[in-house]
Amino acid sequence: LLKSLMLANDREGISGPLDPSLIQRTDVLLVSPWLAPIVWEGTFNRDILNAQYRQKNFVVGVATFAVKKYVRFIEGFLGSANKFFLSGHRVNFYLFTDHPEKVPSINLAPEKRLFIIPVQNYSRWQDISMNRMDIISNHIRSHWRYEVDYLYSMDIDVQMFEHIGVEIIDTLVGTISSWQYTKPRDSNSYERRPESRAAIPLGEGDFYYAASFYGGSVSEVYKLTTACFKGVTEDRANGIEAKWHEESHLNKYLLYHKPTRLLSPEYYWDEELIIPHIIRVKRLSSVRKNLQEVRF
Ligand code: UD2
Repeated sequence: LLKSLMLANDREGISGPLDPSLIQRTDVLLVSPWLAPIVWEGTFNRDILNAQYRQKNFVVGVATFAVKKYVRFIEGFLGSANKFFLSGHRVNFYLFTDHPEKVPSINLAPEKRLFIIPVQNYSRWQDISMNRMDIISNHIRSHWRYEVDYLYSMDIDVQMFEHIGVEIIDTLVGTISSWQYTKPRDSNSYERRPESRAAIPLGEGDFYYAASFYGGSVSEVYKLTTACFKGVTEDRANGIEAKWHEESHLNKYLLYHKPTRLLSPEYYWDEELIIPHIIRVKRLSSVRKNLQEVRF
């Protein structure tokens, strides 16, 4: 394939052959069955992407929540995101917290801004996690549609170790879960009970997406968060809670509204797991936490 591309290149009179380093990965799936790219180290050239992206002068928003004891994760998140998240590009971090006074002061790069937004807490951690969808949807309507071009929702209990750049930008973006990228779909953790609005029938499903990192254009994230929270609300009215909370609703949504780009598990690696050889770069990973202690 490379040889024929190079020959075609020569015939067109384009100077020099294609850079062979452009085609590096043969060990992983690079395109979804609906032709969305799956982003892995070795599948893109960041300089080319940066040059294209700079001409557009986009602003990217990041919504993250630090409620109750999760304020302890703010420093690690913001400190590492300041360095590694869309380095050199305009980013607005929107931090929702019930403890604004506990937000540490961090010297952000000139192109990065931090907005601290007070938010109420809930006694159940599951409600804090699920209500993020509602809060994001409301803020898009009231503010973000005027302020940012793309919006990403990220868990706060994570740290970044390597650059996460403009290769993540697309209309609707989901991250393949590091727990479930090799499992056959029927053993994935989808909600299967038909009573839940998050239910995915057996035999259906493609990838399992982590709710820790998703995003896209503001209008697509609005549709996603509004639909997922509608599902959460209807489940509550019917006395049912989906197996993995809003993550189950996210998976249902992304099954029927296919992402235009998928991020490989490099973009959210769970610290509990041993890193396989296909993960060449751990860009972002969870911070180990004592669930019993931190959630109560
Ligand atoms: C998974 C998902 C998470 C969410 C959750 C729901 C991944 C990697 N993460 O993570 O996105 O869907 O399952 O079951 O798939 N939070 C607070 N205070 C709290 C509790 C939560 O601020 O007391 C916020 C915080 O931003 C946190 C997020 O909610 O990062 C998700 O909670 P989690 O990280 O404890 O959920 P976890 O690890 O089970």
